[in-house]
Amino acid sequence: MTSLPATPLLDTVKLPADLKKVDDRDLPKLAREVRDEMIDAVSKTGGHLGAGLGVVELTIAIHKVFNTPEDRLIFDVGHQCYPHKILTGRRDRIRTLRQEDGLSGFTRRAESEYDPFGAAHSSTSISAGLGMAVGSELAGTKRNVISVIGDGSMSAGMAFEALNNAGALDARLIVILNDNDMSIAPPTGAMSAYLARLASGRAYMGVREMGKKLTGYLGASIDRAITRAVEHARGYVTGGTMFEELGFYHIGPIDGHSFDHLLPVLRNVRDNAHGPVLIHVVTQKGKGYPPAEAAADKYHGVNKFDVITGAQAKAKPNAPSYTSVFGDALVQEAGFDDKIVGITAAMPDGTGLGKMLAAYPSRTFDVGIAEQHAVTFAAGLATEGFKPFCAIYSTFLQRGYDQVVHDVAIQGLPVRFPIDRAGFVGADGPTHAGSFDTTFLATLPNMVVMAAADEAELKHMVRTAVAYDDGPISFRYPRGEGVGVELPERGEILEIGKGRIVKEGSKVALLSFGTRLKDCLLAAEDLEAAGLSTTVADARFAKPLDHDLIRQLARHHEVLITIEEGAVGGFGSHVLQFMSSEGLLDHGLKVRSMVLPDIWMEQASPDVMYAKAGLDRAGIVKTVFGALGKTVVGVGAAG
Ligand SMILES: Cc1ncc(C[n+]2csc(CCOP(=O)(O)OP(=O)(O)O)c2C)c(N)n1
Repeated sequence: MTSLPATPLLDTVKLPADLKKVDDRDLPKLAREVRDEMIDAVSKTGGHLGAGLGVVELTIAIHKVFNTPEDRLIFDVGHQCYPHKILTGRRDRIRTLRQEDGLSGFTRRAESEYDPFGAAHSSTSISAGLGMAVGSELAGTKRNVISVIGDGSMSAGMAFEALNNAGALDARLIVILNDNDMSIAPPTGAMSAYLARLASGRAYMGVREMGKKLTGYLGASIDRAITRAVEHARGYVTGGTMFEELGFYHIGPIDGHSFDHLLPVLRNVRDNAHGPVLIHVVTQKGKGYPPAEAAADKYHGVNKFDVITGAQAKAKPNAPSYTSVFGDALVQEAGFDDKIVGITAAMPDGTGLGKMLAAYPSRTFDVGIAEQHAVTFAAGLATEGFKPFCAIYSTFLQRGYDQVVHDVAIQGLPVRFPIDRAGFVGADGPTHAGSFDTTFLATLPNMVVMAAADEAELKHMVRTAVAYDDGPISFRYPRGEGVGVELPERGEILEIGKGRIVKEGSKVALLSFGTRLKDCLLAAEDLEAAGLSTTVADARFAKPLDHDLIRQLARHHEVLITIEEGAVGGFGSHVLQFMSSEGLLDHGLKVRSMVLPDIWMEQASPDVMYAKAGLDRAGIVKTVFGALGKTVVGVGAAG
């Protein structure tokens, strides 16, 4: 049994106010204790480890120097906020991170007054911070607003829109660029190369010149501590950097693990800055935990792990994950068709495109955290006769929606959208749930919208998307492993707009869109046991709908249930719309549409979430019984 880390100093710091009493010289010790506490907690819960380890000193320094929560501290993405949670009254619950009823893995307004802005999607912190800074000025309150943003998140257009606006407004906003030279994967793009150049010292200026500059700008004399810090940091970059051109006073790079560097700079900025300031802080992802420092992904996201060895617990998979089936299928198809290209927005491994990157590096593009650009970049490739697979998680595709509408769908360009993490994702909670893609895509003219019921279907859909060149096409599939069906050697080309009957019955029809199919089949067993002959169909397409299939189900059954892992407005709504326009609802058919509940469902395991949503075997049986005016009593496993 491993014992908890000894944390005598941390035990005295429950809130940032307690931190004010800790001597500057003891802060490195506190940092070690926060690190140990965080490592121990995440070893039990799993979660984001590397990013938080990299900002321990920065988080302590900010809370030491600034007056949170009156001063507003915003973490971009929020996945690096575990040290912040430990220091802001949530340490006693830190081992509930990402668990059902536990702390969120991100910042969350409802959770603490120290989280003034919720996050999880990246690159929002400068906009939100600017709004707070301007709001505070308008209200006549004098407070500091600090946005901490990573170099990966800085690659998104939204961050630049905010910088541009902040420079023009000349608002009193402090942006801390946390540069660890990593996104989830190594960062890509000219921006990361630019930051690396700044950090490598090419543009450093001398200490004396720096002193003059800071004095001139901040209107205060540079004290001895800051002069020392400047020396230690090898200098500051100022003058002519991109951030300065945008209207920011640019300080750095400084060593983000040294309190000697962080404290004097933050104090000076707090006391003297008047316009927007950007502090470029260099940190190391995974800092202080050797297994993380050595890992290629710096332990960005981990399962539970052994603290001593760093070895992560791996559940034995029963079937390959949807992500890997997609990645393999795409590589296979790319071998047959050299027009296939792959695009990811900073998620090569998460989306399975890493396999394509390894096999066909010149035809695979990691564009950085830039979903909007990814979609329109794919549209451009499609105009040149390529077959772009723009692989973006359901939740992040939301950010590229106008590009899907305006740049892809209106022009009828054949961009393929593989949509991973469709449906509930578990521990990441509502910010990452893939709830809306069917709703927002199936409403677009021209769009073909598919959902895979299992991993073999996914393979068919990859092949179908390769073959379909008449316009945009999407296919959704969930996080996690497949259902264990045998995979075909190669996918088949599906007929567009045709579903399939999986099991024939006569009284109840279950029409599934996506991976709820397996629960439909289980529910059918229970219904049959209760004497209700049940048909199960896999719609495959939400658009175009299989009208013949729907007519057949409607005319020959007493009950028709649609079921999907998506919000209202998706597959079921399209089926109902079609049925009402055809008069199929006019003859006593009992129809129910099962969708995700109209709430932000909190984190839990996906199975628990589906049970809560009523979208599992028991929920389906209950819905059928409800439609028939019966109550469920003693029905097999569903009872
Ligand atoms: C809009 C959006 N796209 C993708 C992601 C997935 N994602 C989470 S963290 C991350 C990397 C962030 O890199 P950086 O800002 O440098 O922070 P670090 O983890 O290195 O501290 C990515 C791509 C996201 N959260 N939001």
